[in-house]
Amino acid sequence: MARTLLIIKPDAVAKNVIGAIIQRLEEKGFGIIELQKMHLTRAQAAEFYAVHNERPFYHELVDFMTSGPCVPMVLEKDDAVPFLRETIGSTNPEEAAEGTIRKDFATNIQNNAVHASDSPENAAQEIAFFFGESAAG
Ligand code: 3AN
Repeated sequence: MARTLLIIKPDAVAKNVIGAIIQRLEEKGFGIIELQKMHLTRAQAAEFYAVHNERPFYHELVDFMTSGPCVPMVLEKDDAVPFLRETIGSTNPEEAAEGTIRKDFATNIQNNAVHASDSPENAAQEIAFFFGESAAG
């Protein structure tokens, strides 16, 4: 079994689809190991997205991620990292496949409903960021 991190972003929380997204994840076979609702500070959002700090959308991304509460969670499944990326769909919801979470719940390329770790290394780091080293499994 492998673990990965998913965040239900502020746009999806504001649309009241936390439950609908969790239902999709459970139907796909993910176990929920940890989960919390929190409002990121600017410092936390800036640190979490530090890899993007040269990108033109970085400041807007930090504004968005601090615009309301989000719901980070640790998910567990065989091949959790690639399977979750497939389940959420492309970054741009217009390009996301039918039946993916972003296709059905994202607003646009920035306000795209969920984040999912893109490699096992980043999953371990992102899980530790929110839930401590011991949650990485
Ligand atoms: P993903 O979330 O699919 O791994 P990344 O890592 O390229 O995509 O981007 C991280 C986050 O930055 C995205 N989830 C999205 O919120 C935002 N983002 C990515 N590309 C753009 C863009 N062209 N304009 C605005 N925001 C973007």
